[in-house]
Amino acid sequence: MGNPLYDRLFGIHAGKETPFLYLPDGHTITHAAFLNMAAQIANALTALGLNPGDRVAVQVEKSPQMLALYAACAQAGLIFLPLNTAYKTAELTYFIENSGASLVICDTANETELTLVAHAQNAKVETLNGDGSGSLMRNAQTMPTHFETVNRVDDDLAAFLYTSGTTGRSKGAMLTQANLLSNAETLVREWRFTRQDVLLHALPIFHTHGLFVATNVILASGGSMIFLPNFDLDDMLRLMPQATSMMGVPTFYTRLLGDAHFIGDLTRHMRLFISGSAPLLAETHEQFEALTGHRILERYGMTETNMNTSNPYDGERRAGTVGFPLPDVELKVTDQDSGETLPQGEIGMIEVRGPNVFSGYWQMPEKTAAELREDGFFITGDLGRVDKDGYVHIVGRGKDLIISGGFNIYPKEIELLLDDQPGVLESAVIGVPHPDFGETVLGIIVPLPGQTPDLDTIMASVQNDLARFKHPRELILMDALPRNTMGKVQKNALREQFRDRFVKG
Ligand code: MLC
Ligand code: AMP
Repeated sequence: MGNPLYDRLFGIHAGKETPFLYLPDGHTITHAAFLNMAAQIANALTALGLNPGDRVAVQVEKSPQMLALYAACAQAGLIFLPLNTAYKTAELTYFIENSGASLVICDTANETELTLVAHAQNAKVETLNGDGSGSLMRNAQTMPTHFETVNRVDDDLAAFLYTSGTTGRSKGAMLTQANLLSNAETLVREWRFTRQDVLLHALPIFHTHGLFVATNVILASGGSMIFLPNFDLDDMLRLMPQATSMMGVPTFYTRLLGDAHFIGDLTRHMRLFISGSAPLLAETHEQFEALTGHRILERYGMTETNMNTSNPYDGERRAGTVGFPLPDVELKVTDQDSGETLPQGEIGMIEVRGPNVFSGYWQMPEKTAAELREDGFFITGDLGRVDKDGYVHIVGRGKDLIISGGFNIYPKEIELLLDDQPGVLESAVIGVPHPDFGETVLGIIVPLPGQTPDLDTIMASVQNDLARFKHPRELILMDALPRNTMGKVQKNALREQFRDRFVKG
């Protein structure tokens, strides 16, 4: 017996005094020191009475300690459930309740509010702050640096990541050890990561991209990371010459290109730039190559599946495409109504199957059945086509989703809040182009007959319940929403009408 995820991502580095994390203040954490910290945390979690399979909900700032907490959960067989630091209490309450978390780990600043939520369902609370202080590390530091790794098998759950749905309710995507491990090992090979790699890591580690792609690839390859708390242009420019590779959302690339200090010389030591989580404009791809000589490698993935496709490392990285299905990933394009596979070149629903595909939504068998076919194909909700050379193009979304700076926003969640406001008959929330975030949120409100809702009051009210990145950038009053003959709101018409709202036409 063993623990595949822990053994192959973490355990393989036991005793190595080689650098793992380079911190912006000049400190370095070696693999050995990192694993000691993880073992101490695993001992602390076990001492709290947690058992394999228990969920640990974590809403903390990015730090080496948070990463060690992820390792500790893997080692102790606990299910790691990281949460966006922007979420407000109303949003967190749902995740904590729905997951049945046994432990909530949060910033000291949120301890009082979250303790009420956690205790209501017998969950314990520990604190961990961005500087590593808090009760979790206080306890951990008194613990042994050895922890007897808990046995696990491939199909055991390793993590839950919540992803919203078109109904507005979030679903916990259950990711197994094999899902995470198989994808990480595939990506290491496809992208040629080695022990020599130094990844410039500025993504959050509460989502797939920063945790299961960037971090797991570095762990599986034995490389190291320049581990930044967030994306800060000055840090990026200062530290890029020491890195070999970077992974980012398209906003990273447009922000770099928008800064006059970003010059090709800074990228001489780099071997690979990867983009994903949202569409990279072909124009950004071209500008980046013109300035640096590097062709960004774009790939496509999602919470439920980790990575599905990637442009080739060798061979043509084609702008505006997401490349080829990864080894072991089957991809087909189907008719949205019949589910039949479409002839090559036609646009339809992208479906994927492979060891990367999750095992379902936590305690939501109907939603799982609606999206994960019995034969193992997952219906991604993305519309695409495969061109004659085999490159996959994502041409749109069959799901009502906005992606702002790489964060997903489900309009339904915001519409439900807007519809509840005084004087509002109905609402429609759409994504429109935005120069920095790719897309941004616009809320359209139809008043009740004879009423004039106060948009400032409404904005303040919805902001209270929603993470900052979900806030509508603007609310607009309209007499009526455009509808088709079936009575369905025509969001395409609204998106067309307001497409130049935040960008020059
Ligand atoms: C921050 N803000 C955002 C935002 N990020 N608003 C909309 N969309 C976002 N993504 C808010 C801030 O709270 C702030 O509010 C204001 O916008 C401006 O902030 P900023 O300082 O300019 O933003 P910054 O903190 O620099 O963050 C921008 C960012 C960040 C792009 C660096 O959002 C980011 O790291 N995004 C990556 C998301 C990611 O990892 N996605 C992967 C999901 S996994 P105020 O009130 O202060 O003005 C996935 C699968 C896959 O999708 O395929 O990878
Ligand atoms: P998430 O649910 O946060 O994992 O977001 C996954 C979604 O992001 C996918 O279903 C796509 O719609 C989108 N996405 C990820 N990578 C890309 C990409 N390279 N191009 C276009 N869309 C992408």
